[in-house]
Amino acid sequence: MPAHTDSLPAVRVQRDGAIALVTLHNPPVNALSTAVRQGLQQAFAELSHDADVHAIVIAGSGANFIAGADIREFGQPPQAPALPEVCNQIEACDKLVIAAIHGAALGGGLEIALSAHYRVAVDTAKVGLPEVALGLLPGAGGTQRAPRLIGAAAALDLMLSGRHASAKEALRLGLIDHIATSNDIAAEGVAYARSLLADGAPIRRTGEQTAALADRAAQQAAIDAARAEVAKKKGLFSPSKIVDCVQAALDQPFADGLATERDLFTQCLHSPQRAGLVHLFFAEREVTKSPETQSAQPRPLQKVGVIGGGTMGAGIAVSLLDAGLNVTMIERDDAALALGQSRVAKVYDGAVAKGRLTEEGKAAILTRFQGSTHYDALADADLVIEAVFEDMAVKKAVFAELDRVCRPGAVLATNTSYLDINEIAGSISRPQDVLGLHFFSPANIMKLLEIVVPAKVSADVVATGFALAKKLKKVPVRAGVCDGFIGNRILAVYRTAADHMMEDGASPFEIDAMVRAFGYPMGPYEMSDLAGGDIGWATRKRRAATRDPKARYVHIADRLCERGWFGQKTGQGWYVYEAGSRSGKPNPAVEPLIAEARAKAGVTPRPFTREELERRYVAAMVNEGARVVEEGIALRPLDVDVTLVHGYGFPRHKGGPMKYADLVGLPQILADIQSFAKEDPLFWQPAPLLVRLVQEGKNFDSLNHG
Ligand code: 3H9
Repeated sequence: MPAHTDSLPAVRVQRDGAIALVTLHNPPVNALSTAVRQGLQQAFAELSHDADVHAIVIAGSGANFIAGADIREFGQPPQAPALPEVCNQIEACDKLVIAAIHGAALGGGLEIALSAHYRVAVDTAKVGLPEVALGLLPGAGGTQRAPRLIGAAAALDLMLSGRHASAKEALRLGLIDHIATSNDIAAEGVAYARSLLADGAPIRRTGEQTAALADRAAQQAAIDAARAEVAKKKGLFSPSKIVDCVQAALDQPFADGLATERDLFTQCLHSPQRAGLVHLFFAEREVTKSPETQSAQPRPLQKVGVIGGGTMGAGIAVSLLDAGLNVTMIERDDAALALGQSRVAKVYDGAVAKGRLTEEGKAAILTRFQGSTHYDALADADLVIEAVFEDMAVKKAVFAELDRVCRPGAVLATNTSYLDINEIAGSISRPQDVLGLHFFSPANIMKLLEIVVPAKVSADVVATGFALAKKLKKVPVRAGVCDGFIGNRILAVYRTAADHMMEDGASPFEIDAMVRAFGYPMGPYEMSDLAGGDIGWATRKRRAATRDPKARYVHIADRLCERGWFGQKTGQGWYVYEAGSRSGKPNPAVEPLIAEARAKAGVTPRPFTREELERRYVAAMVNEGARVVEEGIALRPLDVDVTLVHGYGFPRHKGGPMKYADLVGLPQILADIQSFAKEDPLFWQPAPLLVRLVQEGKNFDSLNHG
């Protein structure tokens, strides 16, 4: 982020009698860049020697107090002064220091506020210590000051969840002292300072507070409970370090606790998890920008049609309703419509049962939900999303109806997972209005939305797709048209790599275990059982006609499907499920099918180490990711990362497959592919982009910027 984009200094000091107002100015979020830290250091050095100043108010300009350390500086050579130093200087100041908070006070921003002697906030302010989401811990005294102010349990809750607390909650916890009545936070800060001076309020340094930690047994119990919780979240680095820091806050003098925090923060800073998570932080913001969002305005969106009331259509309808849109569902007959509507109602019934929604709230939402068996009901829709059976002829028939009834300028979207959207668009009179909106099931929960851009679509329609994603609070990723777009195309390849390993000697259960150990919530065979084996089977049948006859094909999954073993819904698949259970046990009947397939293919099974399983699985994913980028299906490697993290369970702390490959080193990934290619050169052809990057000594991240 540029230090600041206009001529104002990063830190400005104004005087109002005995009160100095120190305002941070570093758009867009007042991150604590080097210039801001230097400005604060200088301002406090000068003000503390000014006998006319009795109190100092720190406030932020723009929409936020301070969003934390400047995340872009992580991984760069450190520049003085370090943030902990600035916080210590603020706390040590002999004048009364007041933090005046509006918008967000997060991470280092809250740590600055905790170093002040008093805190006032507007009632819409949000405070939090979200460093854990970046693979870090609060490293500017937050782990030592927060427990001293609000006790170990509340501090651990904030630091381990990373959640944002409201001003009201912050007041209740004791994190802030006062809620302002107006939104003019600078004026409120000065007024609060004046009242504190008038009352003779003492300088109250958080590092010297003892009351919140006085009951040592209760504090230790909170720390022990947090440690037990953290132990369950395997694989994450910083949470256990956060607990260690809070233990230090309890056991050590303040200065020693700060030193412990510094040491553990530095360990987190240099961890690959921090690199992966910070990469995703920026990637998730980059994906929301596309050439079209820069060049075109979205079309207005209020009324939306959904064609199809199956699981997908109903999930999409709920997602739209949740965003406050008016939704009309179309089904082919009354019975199908009633079923679709009941699927939607069921989601809201569940929310009521869980206490997340009132009956009145549900009723209010459902007034925006209509159903019809006639396409004419979509005559005034701004957007229609088709979610019918995955069959080109069926989709084309739907689009012909939409072409007939929809008003000019309506956006016509298909939720197809793999069909050629150019062909669908070409079949009607207005291809410029046709877009792919690929939701992931359950559509009201999964965050990913692939925005698939066919050749003839106009830019404002694509921009509308992005605007819709924002309304639905989804993470949009722009994708080009190909079989499977970004996500399903890459999935097909790494799933094939898994099938090859299975036929060569690995068991599906070993492969699932490796994938879980890598950090996915489940492995590919467990996933197939959850989604329904018949879905993959249908895809394989569809692809059979175009499959390269020389390419290796593993028949084992087909053998399961021929027996009707589709997974959880049929009681068995790769695993067997006791009635009503979602967790299965390895299906012993699968082993003979695998053995038979190996014999037929002339394969002598060999053992695989977990490391080899992982290297093959990841290499297949990265290699196809590189192709997807090279062909322009994904704009950049970061789009692949966001897709696989938000739609396919790739572990967030590894940053996505392309970032992970960068961290492992592309020469290593390429060498793996070249060695696997000795057995199967057709499947393991290295992507030309990967080869080129290795030759040039570059990584995928070099393609993410500009
Ligand atoms: C920390 O503080 C460590 C310390 O404990 C110890 C240090 C020693 N830095 O999200 P938005 C950019 S770790 C740099 O779209 P919103 C963001 O990339 C930090 N840049 O806005 C985007 O840029 P662009 C702990 C940042 O209104 C633009 O600002 N703090 C930072 O939806 C707008 O962001 C956090 O983790 C940053 N800290 O949400 C808080 N923050 O326009 C991170 C934002 O080029 N930030 N940017 O795409 C947030 O959660 C949200 O930005 C916030 C505003 C809620 C503040």
